[in-house]
Amino acid sequence: MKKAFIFDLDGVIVDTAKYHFLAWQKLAHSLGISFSEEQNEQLKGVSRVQSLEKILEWGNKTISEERFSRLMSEKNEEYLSYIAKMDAGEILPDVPRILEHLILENQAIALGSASKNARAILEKVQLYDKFNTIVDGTNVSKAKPDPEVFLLGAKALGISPENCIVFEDSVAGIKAANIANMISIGIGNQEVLHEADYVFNDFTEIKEEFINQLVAT
Ligand code: B16
Ligand code: MG
Repeated sequence: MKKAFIFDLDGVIVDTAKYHFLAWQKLAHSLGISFSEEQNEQLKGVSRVQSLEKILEWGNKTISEERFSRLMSEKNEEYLSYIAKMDAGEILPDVPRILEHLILENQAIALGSASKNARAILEKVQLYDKFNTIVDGTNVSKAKPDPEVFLLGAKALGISPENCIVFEDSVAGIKAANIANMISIGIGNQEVLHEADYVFNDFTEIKEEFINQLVAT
């Protein structure tokens, strides 16, 4: 049976959280707000607008709408300066092995990311062509844990949600996959991602046999 395998981007295919961190930290410091790696963790899978809202909340700051949008652009420009230096060497371990196996097995592959920079990042790491469809922050109106991003991917591929499998590193993303009635696979810490159907530390732990079982059931 043909299934759809939907991949989140940041934290699943590449570790761009470190670049988001540097860019958000610079912005927070410019506002006199401290910003830690732990706080950055809480922004994983969260949209750009909501991330800035959270940082302002943590710093107890209110700013005008105009300054808000200016800061969002500045943060993104800073983030893009890191993205510009990315190449295929930044793909997380064994992601290409799993993608190649799925292609060999004639399975559908989608991207389901909150990032508005997802297409540019996939181009930089030379994985763009592996995806049958891409749904990203430019296509959705509701952020994870709303299932919109994954449901749009399933729809574009013509595959029903119960035949979709989602790889996600964020709690919000796992919730979104579960709400969508898809199989959720957490990539990261078991305790953090305990709501997922399966959890692996990374793709090196995922065997072809496991993928084949998902395809067969
Ligand atoms: P951008 P994902 C998410 O991507 C990131 O995890 C999150 O930290 C970021 O704020 C969000 O994309 C928006 O990204 O500023 O590039 O539009 O994990 O859903 O692939
Ligand atoms: Mg992610």
